[in-house]
Amino acid sequence: MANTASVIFLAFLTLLEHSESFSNDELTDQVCSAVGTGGINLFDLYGRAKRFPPTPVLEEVAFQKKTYASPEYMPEQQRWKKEFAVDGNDATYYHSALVLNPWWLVDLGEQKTIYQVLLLSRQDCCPERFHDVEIRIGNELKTTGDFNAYKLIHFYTGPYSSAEGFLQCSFYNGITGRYLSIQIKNSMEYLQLNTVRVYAARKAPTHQNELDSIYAQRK
Ligand SMILES: [Ca+2]
Repeated sequence: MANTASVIFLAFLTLLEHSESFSNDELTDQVCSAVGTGGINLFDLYGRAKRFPPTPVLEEVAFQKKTYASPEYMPEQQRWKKEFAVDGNDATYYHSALVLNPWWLVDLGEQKTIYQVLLLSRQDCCPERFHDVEIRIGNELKTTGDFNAYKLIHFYTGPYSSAEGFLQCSFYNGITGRYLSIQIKNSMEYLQLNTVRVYAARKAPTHQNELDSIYAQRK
């Protein structure tokens, strides 16, 4: 009788262990970690490491991409060109003329699922100029300064102190689009952007060497 009770008890423990190992919550999280379709290797808003996914699935997609913008400040000097915001050099910057609602836009070349945007504005002066900034993402090229057709993903009231370094905007569910615009709203102002970095989901690897590269980065 005692042996029978022991067998039943062990069977119960085995069932319990099995149940815990394959809970619904864990399965849901694992589905969300599929490579190339979502998830970011970042911390959440409270600085806690996100449990899933562990893989480095993001890549920077704005570097040296085609840009559009409001007229440049003193264009004859060619010191503040719109492409300087994506030239990989944090010291060079785009500097607009003094205009109403100055804007800047980057064409990512194709539709991307964007999870994070990093901005660096001018650091050596004029933090009060970076205020009431809209960041939008869309799928049609707009060069008139009207970005209402784009999805508003962030509104930053500012002002922006150089001590703050990069502005970081994260979108845990990803936002899909090809064009990203940055615009100061409702003001005659200068827009100054040293760096804009856009992080989007990598496409799913299709070859073994791509998989090897990803795993090598994790070591
Ligand atoms: Ca730059």
